[in-house]
Amino acid sequence: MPDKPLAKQTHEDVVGNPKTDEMAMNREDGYGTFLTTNQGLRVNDDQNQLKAGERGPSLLEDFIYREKMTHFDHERIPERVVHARGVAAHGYFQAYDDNANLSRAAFLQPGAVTPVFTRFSTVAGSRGSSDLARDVRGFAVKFYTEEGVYDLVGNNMPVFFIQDAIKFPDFVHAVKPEPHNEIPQAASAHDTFYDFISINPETTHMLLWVMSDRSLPRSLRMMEGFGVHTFRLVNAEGKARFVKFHWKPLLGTHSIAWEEAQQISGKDPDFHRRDLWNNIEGGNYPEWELGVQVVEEEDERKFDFDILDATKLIPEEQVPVIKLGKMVLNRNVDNYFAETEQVAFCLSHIVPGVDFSNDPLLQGRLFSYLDTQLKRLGGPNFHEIPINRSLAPIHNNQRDGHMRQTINKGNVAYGVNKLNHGYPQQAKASEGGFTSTYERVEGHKIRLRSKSFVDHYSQARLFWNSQTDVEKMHIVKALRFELSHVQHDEIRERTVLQLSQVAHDLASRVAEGLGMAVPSANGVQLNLAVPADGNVAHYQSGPVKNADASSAALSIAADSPINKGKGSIKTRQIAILATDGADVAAIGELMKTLMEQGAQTAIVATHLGTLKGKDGQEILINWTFQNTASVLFDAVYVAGGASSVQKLTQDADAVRFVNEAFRHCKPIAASAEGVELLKAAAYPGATDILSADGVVTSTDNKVASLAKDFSKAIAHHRFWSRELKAMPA
Ligand code: HDD
Repeated sequence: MPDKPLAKQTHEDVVGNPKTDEMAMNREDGYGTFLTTNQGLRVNDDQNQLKAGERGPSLLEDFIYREKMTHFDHERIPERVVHARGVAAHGYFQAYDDNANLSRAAFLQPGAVTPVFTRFSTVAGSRGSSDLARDVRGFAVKFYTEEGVYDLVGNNMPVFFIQDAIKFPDFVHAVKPEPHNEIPQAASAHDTFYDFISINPETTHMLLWVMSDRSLPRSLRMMEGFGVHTFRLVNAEGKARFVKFHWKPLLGTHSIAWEEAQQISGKDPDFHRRDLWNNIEGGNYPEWELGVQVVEEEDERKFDFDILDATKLIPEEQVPVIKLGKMVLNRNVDNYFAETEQVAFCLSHIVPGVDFSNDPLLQGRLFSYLDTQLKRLGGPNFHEIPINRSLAPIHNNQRDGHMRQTINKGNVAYGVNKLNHGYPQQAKASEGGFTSTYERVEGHKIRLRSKSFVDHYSQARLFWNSQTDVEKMHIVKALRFELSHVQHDEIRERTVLQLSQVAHDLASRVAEGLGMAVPSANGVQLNLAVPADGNVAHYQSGPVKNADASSAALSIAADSPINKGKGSIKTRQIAILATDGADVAAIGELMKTLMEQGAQTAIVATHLGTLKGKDGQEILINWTFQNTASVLFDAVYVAGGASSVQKLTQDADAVRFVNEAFRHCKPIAASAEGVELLKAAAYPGATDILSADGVVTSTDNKVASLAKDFSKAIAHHRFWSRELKAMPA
């Protein structure tokens, strides 16, 4: 038997992970073993059925065939009703030193290190849909704390579409593919979604977030996360404070162009999944800081919105984010189904030191997650599946059910008992027992939305005001795209009318693109008033308050506060366009410089194999123009070497590669000779490509100074300003 290949030493091997160790008993890799049935019987032949004679028929006796086929027939479980498409990784969370006064939670105590499993997802698409849908991204973190499992189940946007969980099935039915023909897949650009949007003004704020660059992350490693709801942190003295959770990526928050997203969906629908996997395999462990905005309980009502309303955010300028610790994802899963598919997040998985608020969306979610896991994973014992298993020991009187693993001993399965000396016994708060925040609650039994939830447009306006010109343009273009896929005129009209409540320029620019009448500057009040019987789904929203307010923290422009100090080229993918006759020495020098700064380079040529340079040097080619595309890279360099450049200028795919990179506002660099390819790729009527923002050229084919300027441009990410200057995108 050949030696088993050595497993590579990982970061996790070095830092350790008790959850990984705990799951060891469930792992197996079959290396060096005999094939067996599920009963351990060695199998002599599982490639031919047992038959009566060589030409059949098959025999019922063939238990080997039946077991193999039955297991296969039962392989699938229901996909998640939302967030079906996802990817996850293991890692750890380490608490910073100075926030113990905020929470008694063990995982937040100074220096505490807690294993985590984090799953990212899109919302609307099925399990096999593209990673690049214009959609919200789920950001769910499972902390295996010493006090039990804590799940922080958030998104990459800080607000939500609806205020009350009872509307969630309606909302999801509206955004999912339409039920008669199951079209469109993983897309909100259709009638039922906008029908819902246009008659539910509470969705307006979130709609702008989803139409913004936030819904097109460059990488899952480069997006923020938010707990969305107001939660509570409770300290050892029992003092509770309201908090909003934030995850801040250390690589900054970056997005891609919509056209690019659509192309990637064809070229590599696993783009985000692959990016996360490859970077973890390559040792580029993504990191986020966990932070909270803290609101003292006595300040609950000091805002001009209700902090229990999940369609509102607290501007960071008003309440700054305090950092609590850092999450590092440093190990990929061993098995997608066993881990990523079977992981079960529930908002009700909580630990002492964290508590809920009365947000009606949060309250409703507390029911839905447990309920959905029962269906999806087939019964009440899903907590025994390795990925869901708590590191804290489990003792209670719950028994039996499908696939029970635990073998509970003894005759006592009830509390309170005497026979087992009262065990397992309830824990006092001082012994780690969870107690809900002591809160006086009183009211009539009533189905009514609080009047404090009624302002639906002010924060949509705040978000709009906070975007740069380019970001605003992207929102307008996104809405034009989406609404042009809506068939019913009245739905388009109602949606544009909603937008006119937010900002006239937004509504009129969208309307213009749709060839519709531009709504009046005053905004017409929508007739969505409350029925006289008071049995309301929503009230009429008032007009925008603080029409000039903005929050710099809501922009993700390169120079926005969110990205300040995070401009690095680490993990960026750089395409080097070259073919036979190229200046291999210069390529090598540039690659070295970029790779030293953490970027990844790949040579894209007209053929695979080895590139023969102009001075006899050779270099291995990574891709050809046929099997990759510019949309899969962050930046492009056109290497020198007259005959290489000449061949590329005559290759339509090479020309297109540069053209698209330019159109998608990417940094482009060219040697003195490579400039010819840039000229060939220029848009008729567009800005002069050679003097455009983010285009770096050399006059003398020397690499050092070019590499410096190119690195700076890559760290800037995208030069969206090109779009404002006559780019025909
Ligand atoms: Fe939800 C999954 C995030 C509102 C009901 N949700 C799910 C996931 C994330 C979120 C990240 C995927 C978890 C995973 O990776 O397995 N959901 C949110 C956020 C919301 C939100 C941030 C608003 C603040 N969700 C929401 C409401 C309800 C649900 C109002 C129902 C009342 N969500 C579910 C669910 C899912 C789910 C049906 C589907 C699969 C699952 O739970 O495990 O229960």
